[in-house]
Amino acid sequence: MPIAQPAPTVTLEGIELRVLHLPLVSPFTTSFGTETVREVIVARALTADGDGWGEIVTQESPLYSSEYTQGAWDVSLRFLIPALLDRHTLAPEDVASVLEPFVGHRMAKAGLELAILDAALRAEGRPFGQYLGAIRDRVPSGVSVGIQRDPAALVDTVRGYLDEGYVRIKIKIKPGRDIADTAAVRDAFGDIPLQVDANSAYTLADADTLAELDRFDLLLIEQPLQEDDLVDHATLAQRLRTPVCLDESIVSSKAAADALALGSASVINIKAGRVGGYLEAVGIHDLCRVAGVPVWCGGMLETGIGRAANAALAALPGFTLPGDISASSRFYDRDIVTEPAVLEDGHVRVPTGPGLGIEIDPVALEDMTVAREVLRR
Ligand code: SMG
Ligand code: MG
Repeated sequence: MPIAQPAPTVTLEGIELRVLHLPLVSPFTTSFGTETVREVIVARALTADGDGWGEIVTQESPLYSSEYTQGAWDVSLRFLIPALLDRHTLAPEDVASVLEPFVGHRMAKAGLELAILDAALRAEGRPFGQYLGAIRDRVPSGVSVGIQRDPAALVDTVRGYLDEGYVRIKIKIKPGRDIADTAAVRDAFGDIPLQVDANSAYTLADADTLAELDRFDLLLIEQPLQEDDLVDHATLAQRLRTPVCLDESIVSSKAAADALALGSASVINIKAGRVGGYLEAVGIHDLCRVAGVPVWCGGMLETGIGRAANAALAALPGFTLPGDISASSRFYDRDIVTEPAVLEDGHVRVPTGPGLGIEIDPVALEDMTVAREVLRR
């Protein structure tokens, strides 16, 4: 049990789900596609002692992972929420075990657990960061930069983010848009902290190309191969000087332990949604810390809800590399919280109010809602 002081139990009366559409300030292109609108699910736990908010970070299509909006919506309403309501009174730390019989669907489980945790901690008056074991009041902010029209456009985009103060740049790569793009950024900006993310776009047959990245002294290369390619990642890691970091492959503490045992990664990206919740994320943090493996907090273009939760998580001691925790304005002109995360001296503040420490803007929430459903006891 990673949490020192458990949260109080809640009496769960219902859960509301909403599908939201948030327009992006600019298109976001990765090796698997381009997004112009962030479709996301927001969960609201209705308890006897007040509400709590969570975010299910699935996307519209199953391209980053097998999960997607309509799948998460269906499994939540059909199985996950009824199982939670059936318990009626439960400790937030028991949510994972109540949902455990249902295979997979980790992002859905994570969002529901977060809503219940937020309700419990708000009722108690305890900040989420304090609950998780945060040791910092702000976290360094890295930015994830999508694939641009050409390397020159990429340099322009990166310059804008550096001017804003971001302390680490991550660029998305894919076959044919890797070496020249990385070289352009290195040449333009010298010794900045720089890393690349392939989102599973390569195979071991591309090892020679990926080894060319070694000359750019990158912090890491993120998820070059497929989600289930742990052995191939270990083989690739032997061929590269650039540290291999896993994202998609790390779906649980068990997967993290296996990856470290196999030598598949020397750095781990922790995303609460991908691993089934913030408590499982803390477990991965703890095991990596014991193993001396650096971790950093990934992002899923979160709204103000998940962004606040990620800032709290990234304030734990083992998060020694800057995360994908940018200002809300990196993605959105309008967020659904009253005080969206801002960049201050290259950092994002860890909220200090009860629970997630955010307040929902009800008008923005309503304006961006495209579907709504409530299940009650
Ligand atoms: O939230 O800053 C963010 C996005 C970070 O690049 C990011 N996320 O593979 O790490 C990743 C991607 C997953 C989402 S891609 C649509
Ligand atoms: Mg990634």
